[in-house]
Amino acid sequence: MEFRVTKMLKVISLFVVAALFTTTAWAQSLSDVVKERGLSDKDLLAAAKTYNPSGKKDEYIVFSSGGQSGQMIVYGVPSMRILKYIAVFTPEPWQGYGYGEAHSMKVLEQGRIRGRKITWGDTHHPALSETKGDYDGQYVFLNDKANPRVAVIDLKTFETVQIVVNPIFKSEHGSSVVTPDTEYVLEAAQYPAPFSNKYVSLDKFNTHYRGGVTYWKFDRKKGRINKKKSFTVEMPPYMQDITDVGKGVSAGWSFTNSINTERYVGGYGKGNTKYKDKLANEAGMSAKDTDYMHVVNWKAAEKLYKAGKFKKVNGHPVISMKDMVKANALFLIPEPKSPHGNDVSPDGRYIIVAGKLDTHASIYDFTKIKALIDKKEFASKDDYGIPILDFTKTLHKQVQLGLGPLHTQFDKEKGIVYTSLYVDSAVARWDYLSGKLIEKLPINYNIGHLVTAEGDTVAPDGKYLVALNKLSIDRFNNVGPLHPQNHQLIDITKGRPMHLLYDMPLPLGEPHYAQMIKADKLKPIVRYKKRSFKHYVKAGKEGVFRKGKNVTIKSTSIRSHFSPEVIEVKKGDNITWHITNVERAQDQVHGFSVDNYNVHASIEPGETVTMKFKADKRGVFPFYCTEFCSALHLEMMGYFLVK
Ligand code: CUK
Ligand code: CUA
Repeated sequence: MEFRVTKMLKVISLFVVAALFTTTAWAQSLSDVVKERGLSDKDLLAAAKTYNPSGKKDEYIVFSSGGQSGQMIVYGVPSMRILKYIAVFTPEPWQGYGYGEAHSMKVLEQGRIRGRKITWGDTHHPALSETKGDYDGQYVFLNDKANPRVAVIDLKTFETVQIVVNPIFKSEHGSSVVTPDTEYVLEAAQYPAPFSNKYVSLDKFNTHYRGGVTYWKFDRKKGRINKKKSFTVEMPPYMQDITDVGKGVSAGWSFTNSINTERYVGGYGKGNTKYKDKLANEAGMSAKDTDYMHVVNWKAAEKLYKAGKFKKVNGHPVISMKDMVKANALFLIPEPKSPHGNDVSPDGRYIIVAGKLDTHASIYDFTKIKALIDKKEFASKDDYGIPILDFTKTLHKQVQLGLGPLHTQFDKEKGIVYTSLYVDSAVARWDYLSGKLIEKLPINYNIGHLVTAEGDTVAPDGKYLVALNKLSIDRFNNVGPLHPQNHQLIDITKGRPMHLLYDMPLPLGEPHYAQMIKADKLKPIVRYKKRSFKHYVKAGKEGVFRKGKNVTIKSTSIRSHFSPEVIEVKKGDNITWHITNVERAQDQVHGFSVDNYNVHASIEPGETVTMKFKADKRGVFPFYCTEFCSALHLEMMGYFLVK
């Protein structure tokens, strides 16, 4: 809650607290506050640009990955007020996500990998669903780098509705990214591994370890990924990385960076002396001057898949590199030194790649790439027979930006982009068409991704930029060695220099990427339709129903009681407890918990939750509503008795 305190303090300080220290308390003027707090004109301007008077809403909504928390963070711009943490890969009690047997439990269960329940995720890249290359506000996808999975979040409810497990990857990174009409959600592997789940010696790295990109088919009508219509394109054991999808002139194509095309495999400090003379990973993996961008014609891959040109691995269709090359659908282009960012321009013509160990951004021209492919003019082939295009012949320009350039986001203004400079701790504003660097703004500290308003769409808005910084060091009150992250809001309005507006601490994992959507595109519901749940309990039809050892409890909740209020069962009974919140009023949520049984639910207006547990302990267990829902909220309770 650090963020709220910070924000509140700022506001209170501006308008109230300072007053307490002056004798003219309520006759206080703005200049008194300015003096009291030592604010500059710039500070005042930034405050005025970000302060939302009570009830005023934000113009944009940011969906940020929650890093290791396995959740998604939702906040408003320009106020930087946090609105929600969406539970995705991690149980979250307030939302009742992953407790009892609510529908959310089933979603978390889908995330089991090889039988193992995994209760966290390393979330990196959210992707909003798109229609014709523009955010449509319907869904957002989120990946888990550590345990290769992709989640679907329905923006009608801001709840996770599906998790799909990648059947063949052992890690991933270039995800989530969507095609312009959200036909597919892409997931690129990261650390090469055998597709099978078997042990394979590292000696067979080049022949048996593989990378790839999975194209998850999204069924928009159902709002779910259809695993049965999804496929993977096999790739060499390079470390595939950030991925983006073509649009406009490059529609039907996708682009995936890679690192460690050296195929260097550790050994530093390894007991196995075989690797003793080799370099450590960091040196070995960046020995070459270039790595490769993988260029995939996914439309052609889809055709191969539909024609049955695949092999099933772990029950999942994999299109071989060989078949892709034969179909003229897979290519490589050299990229300078440990590339990372990979961003397609709004018109789809240019791909901007930045190398962590290079000071330049390289701008590739898709029309040049396509011309070379059409002419079959290739510079060489890699060890796996994939054609390599000539680097300089595909290039539009290279522009020197600074140290450690990573990711790029687009402005409304034609040609204007923003690139994060990790080592420099700065944001570069530049023109990728003319190749001119315009200005650099220092940030605090070490920026990873950045996000501009609607910055990944065919029509970016400009206006605001958020720098997703990796370190916060001295920006906030010290809370111990693990510091919060720092998201810095920057004004990028045309015609004036970029300037910093706001620092927001984020104490929930390390967000990697975020997307910013116009708030009015989102149309979430405030209540569920009556009877929209299978186990809906009608008021007046509550009760306890026994069938042998199986006891079904049908309850309703409304301010300020549960019906029934006293439930008596026998030790060993299997309990299925359905509760319908029959409220229709907005924000009238009831919580539900039973002492000792590790059960918790959030029952939102119109919602029915189901909990299953075994009454395996004798005793008296009060149950109660955990949301302060009315004046008699504490009285909203009952007894669950086990004989
Ligand atoms: S990222 Cu995942 S390592 Cu630059 Cu997209 Cu942070
Ligand atoms: Cu319902 Cu408290």
